[in-house]
Amino acid sequence: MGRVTAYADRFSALRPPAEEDFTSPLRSAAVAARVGLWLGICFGLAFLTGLISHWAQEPDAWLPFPTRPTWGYRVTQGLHVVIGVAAIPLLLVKLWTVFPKLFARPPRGLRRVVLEVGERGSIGVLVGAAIFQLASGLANSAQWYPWDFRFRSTHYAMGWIAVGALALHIAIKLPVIRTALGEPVDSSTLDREGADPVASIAPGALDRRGLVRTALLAAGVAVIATAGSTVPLLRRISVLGVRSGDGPGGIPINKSARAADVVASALSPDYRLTVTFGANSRVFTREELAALRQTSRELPIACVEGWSASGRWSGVRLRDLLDLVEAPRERAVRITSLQQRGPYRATELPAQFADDPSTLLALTLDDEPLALDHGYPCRLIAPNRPGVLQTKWVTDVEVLA
Ligand SMILES: Nc1nc2c(c(=O)[nH]1)N[C@H]1C(S)=C(S)[C@@H](COP(=O)(O)O)O[C@H]1N2
Ligand SMILES: [Mo]
Repeated sequence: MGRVTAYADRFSALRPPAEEDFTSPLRSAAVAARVGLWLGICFGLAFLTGLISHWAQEPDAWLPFPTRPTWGYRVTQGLHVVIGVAAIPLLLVKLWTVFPKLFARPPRGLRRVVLEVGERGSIGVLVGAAIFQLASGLANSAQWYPWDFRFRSTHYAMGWIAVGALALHIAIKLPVIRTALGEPVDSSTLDREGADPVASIAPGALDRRGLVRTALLAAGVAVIATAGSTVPLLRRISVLGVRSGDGPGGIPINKSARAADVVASALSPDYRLTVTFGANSRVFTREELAALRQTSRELPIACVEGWSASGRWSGVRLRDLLDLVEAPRERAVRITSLQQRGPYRATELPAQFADDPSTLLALTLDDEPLALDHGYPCRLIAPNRPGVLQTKWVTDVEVLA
């Protein structure tokens, strides 16, 4: 009865809730620290794999991106997306456990107020950046772009902000974190005033251990539900996997020839591939390319959105073509598509990729002529390279100065 009147009082006075109004013992530092530990691990790994992804897309990196292992980007980017999805339930539980703190009364004394404002400010930045990263990443992996900003640079910048705010948050909270993790999860040492330990003993009530396990279980389910986009064995149970794995040759199609508006030019008898190094230039029809020495490689398409699939590609080694125009080694190369518009119509291939014997202009996938949607007449396929840079419908190869 007492509680009902308390709610009624508050309602009539339109008073915001106070920290003590939240009586659940589940909302404790003991739970927040444990869920926070896993969340911190997820954010750390997402940050590192994110840096790798950014590095892979920077053509002028001061440290050249390696071309080996061929499946490296497939693993790091698959992890990046799966970890981000796993972090969503953890973040929700974590925010729920600390929610009452939002209504904590401000402390007394100037020094304490200043400290509190600093701490709350850093938490505000952290929460905002964390929600932004997970929401924008999830939308991007579902190929849904309900925004106007450039995804890659914004997600990258916000990653630094999130990790900086996280480091500050951990530093400030370190004493609490150490106490919480050093004691059993049921210890009430760090509980808020007003938390009601009796509530957790009530039969059937979820206890703290149960809540932490449920959060981790939800993260595990999220992983299995998305990892099928990268791990073939999980494909059939991955209901949330963005790509099903079907498409010609078992490789999904990202942008179709129709969407790229290249159907006519790709099928035209006038199609030519031009390879240029300064004044040297050679022009090839598709038949002429097929008459050159053919090389086969098993290589994955690993999309930044998290899905990936491997196939056996055959075609002309890019280095063989560069030799035909007498291009020296250690030169970057510009690859241009028949596609007229869009950010991925042309890409720059750093020198280590241009010279790599596994970098091909593929004409076939699994011994079938390339499907129109996979880049017919020919497409770039290079080892350890983000899918977004594996240019389809290639018509120009130009050695850069
Ligand atoms: N010309 C061109 N090439 C492109 C794209 C594009 O939009 N235009 N999309 C890229 C992206 S994002 C990916 S993941 C791969 C996918 O190749 P696939 O459709 O053959 O699986 O192609 C890449 N090549
Ligand atoms: Mo992609």
